[in-house]
Amino acid sequence: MRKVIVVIALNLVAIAAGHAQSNLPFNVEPVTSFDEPWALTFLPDGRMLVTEKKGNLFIVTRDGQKSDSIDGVPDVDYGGQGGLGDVALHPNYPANKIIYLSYAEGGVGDTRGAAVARAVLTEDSGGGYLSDLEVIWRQYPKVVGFGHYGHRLQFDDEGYLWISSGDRQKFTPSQDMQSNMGKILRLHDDGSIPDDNPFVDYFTNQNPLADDIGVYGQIWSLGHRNPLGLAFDLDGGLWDMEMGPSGGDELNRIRRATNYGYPIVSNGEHYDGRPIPNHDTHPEFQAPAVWWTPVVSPGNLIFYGGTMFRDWRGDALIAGLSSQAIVRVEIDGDTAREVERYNMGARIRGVVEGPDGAIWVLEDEEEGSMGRLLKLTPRR
Ligand SMILES: [Ca+2]
Ligand SMILES: [Ca+2]
Repeated sequence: MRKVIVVIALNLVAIAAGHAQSNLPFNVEPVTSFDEPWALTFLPDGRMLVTEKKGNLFIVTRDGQKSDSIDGVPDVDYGGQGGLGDVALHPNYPANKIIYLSYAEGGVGDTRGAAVARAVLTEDSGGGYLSDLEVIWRQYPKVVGFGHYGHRLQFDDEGYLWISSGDRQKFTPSQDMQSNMGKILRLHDDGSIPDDNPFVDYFTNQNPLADDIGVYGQIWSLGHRNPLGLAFDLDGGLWDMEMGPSGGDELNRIRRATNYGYPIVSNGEHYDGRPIPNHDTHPEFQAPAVWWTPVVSPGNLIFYGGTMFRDWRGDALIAGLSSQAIVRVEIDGDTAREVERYNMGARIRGVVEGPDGAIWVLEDEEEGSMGRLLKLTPRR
């Protein structure tokens, strides 16, 4: 009797899974899989770089052939939300072969923090190696704990490097100009601070007698929690997608020198139930363009610029972890609204647009299984 029930239950699960797939307006093609994949970016020749959180970097063809793990990746502090993170290409990659990696880096004692390194990628028969590695940015200060690194990387059309830096679950750094945590940062490609950043003169203006930590010059915007998505829309506007606390995930249009309010305001509440005042109680902080309760739990954010999914052009796509979905958001100037949600039946770590407009998806690994790389193409 018990066996029969189990068989029936399994069949129902199979039917439910098949049903979810058939309702999707696109084909889902599994390409290969990875051990805790975190980020994917396309090379100019149409292959991909894929990171695994434990510290592996691969070159992957679009038919799923993986190189050996690239040598010379910096040691990562793997654990909790930490490990190897994002990967980005230098704007002049075709000539200089420089790539950027973000990762969790161990510090003194039990402390750790996000770091960004750049290095030259050279391919060889087995895969390749990184050389001339230099760390160009670090979260300050390093703290204990394994969460909220943020550490998405994005270059803009002018060649500036943008970094999303999480609050490391310490709350107050998001409002502290002596920390670069809980901020969106704008740097030159070598990590130096652009002269026209909004807070380059902050310190001398505010407190000329205290120790000069020097990170305020990196800051473009503040009051962020854990910005796991960072992307430019098709008009060049910058947006971030933040994991909220209990409720209150946020999609924000990022503006120069603007304060987004965390941890003073959030449309979510603390995990232990203590309230956090909502955004509308403090209009001096910029409210999100859209917020979600229950949460999406973002993995990343892109704006779709292709033509293969013609109706999606210009829309934001958000990878959903706990929501196990891809969320499509229409934007109109500074306003935005969710228009559709695609149930993927697995935690989604990343969505990336391929060179031909197909959408590539990284699943977040479930316990005891590999996170798949999926290719999405429209149903005909
Ligand atoms: Ca906010
Ligand atoms: Ca609240």
